[in-house]
Amino acid sequence: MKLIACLVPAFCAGAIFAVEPYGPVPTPRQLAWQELEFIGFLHFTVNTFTDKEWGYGDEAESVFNPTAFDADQIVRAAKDAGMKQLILTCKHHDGFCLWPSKFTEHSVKNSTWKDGKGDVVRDISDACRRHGLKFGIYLSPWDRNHKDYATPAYITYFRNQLRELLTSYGPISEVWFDGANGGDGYYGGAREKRKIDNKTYYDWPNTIKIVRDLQPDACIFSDAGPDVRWVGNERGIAGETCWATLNRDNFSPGNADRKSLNQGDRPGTHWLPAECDVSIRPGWFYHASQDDKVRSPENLLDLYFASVGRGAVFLLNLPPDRRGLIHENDVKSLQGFRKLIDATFTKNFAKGAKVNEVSATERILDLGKPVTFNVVRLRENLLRGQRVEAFTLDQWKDGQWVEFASGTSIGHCRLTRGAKITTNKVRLRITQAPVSPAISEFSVFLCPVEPTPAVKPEMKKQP
Ligand code: FUL
Repeated sequence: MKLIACLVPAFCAGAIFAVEPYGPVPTPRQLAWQELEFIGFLHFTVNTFTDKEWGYGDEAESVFNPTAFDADQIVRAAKDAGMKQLILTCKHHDGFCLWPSKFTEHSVKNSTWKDGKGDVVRDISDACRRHGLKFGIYLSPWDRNHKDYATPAYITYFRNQLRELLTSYGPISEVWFDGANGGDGYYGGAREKRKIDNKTYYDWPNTIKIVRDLQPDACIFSDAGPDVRWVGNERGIAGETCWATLNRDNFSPGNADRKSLNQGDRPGTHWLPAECDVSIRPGWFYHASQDDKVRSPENLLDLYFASVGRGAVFLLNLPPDRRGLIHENDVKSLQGFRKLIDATFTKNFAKGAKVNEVSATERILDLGKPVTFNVVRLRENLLRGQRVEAFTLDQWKDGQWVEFASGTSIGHCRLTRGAKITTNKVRLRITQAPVSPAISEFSVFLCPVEPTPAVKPEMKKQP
């Protein structure tokens, strides 16, 4: 065990110490995003009607025709599951716009849906506000429809669309820039393969500036942030060790090391926490053939532990179906998941317990009586930076301390999940930290289900 250099005894009772932050710390917009913990994605476009994952860009606008679109049903399904924000694919790689953009004809305005008078972005953003959810936008940088893609003229088009979305739909809390740039597409009829240099083509610093100017509170997601990073896989799983910091200087969207994204870097140059995106079904878009392949409530709970429980945010995709609704099977699974979350986290057995801060690196929870639990939740005060590098948990058993769990990064949240333990005392030891820890939570819970044995294999980029 590496001994802690306790520079500042942050826990010393009665004394007030100015605790210097360690390393990078989150900005207010990053903190607000982190606290959302569980958010949703909506993948909806022409693909929903053509049964594809990546539209080529030559789809007739008329194919987009949901028969019973209901933004309230969609947002309610998300809200009832516990989601605090929804991100809509306003434009996916196929280039079809879910809003009547004035910069293209390839949008809902030329679809059969509502005689071309519909606006999915308006309906979903309004419904989010009505139901108290934040709203985010996904605008694919890659556009397989646009004739100018891969030339400078397309960047003007892309930025015009970005401005349109950022100025017409109220507060936007997250802007999602996908790193995918596949190559071939319709491109206004050229039907060819086009390549771009993903480091320079989008001139990211100036594109980011547009978001900062128009929506200063919005968090920007990409492989390289600048506010939120991709977790490096589409399975919803953060690294067992997952630092909120990253050496991101050489990264750009579509150009980043997946292992670093998954685990972060310690020490890291930037505060850049991970977002774990994964779909409730094998595909990102709705396919009737996957109606019986919806993730179970137990599997969603495992993903929650593997994302939120490792300091990341859980971004779960719900694909609206051809009616424009979240399918019954998905709703059922979400409801089951919410029940499991509530059953686990409503009762915190540490509430009201006596806390004995033995030292800056050791605290004991005296539960007063034997309590049975299998989950421990730890949090750090992020305004002090990510300070803890390793910790151990012990239970009081037969007159001595017995270790039952240990781990590395804590950050916003660390959940340990193991076998049931019955004890009246639990001890937390910080076994490695370059500076004194700033633990803000030490709680214990009882989860009613065991982890499921297998996590589904990673999805292919394009089935
Ligand atoms: C990927 C895309 O290619 C998928 O279609 C999906 O949108 C996923 C969230 O990101 O890069």
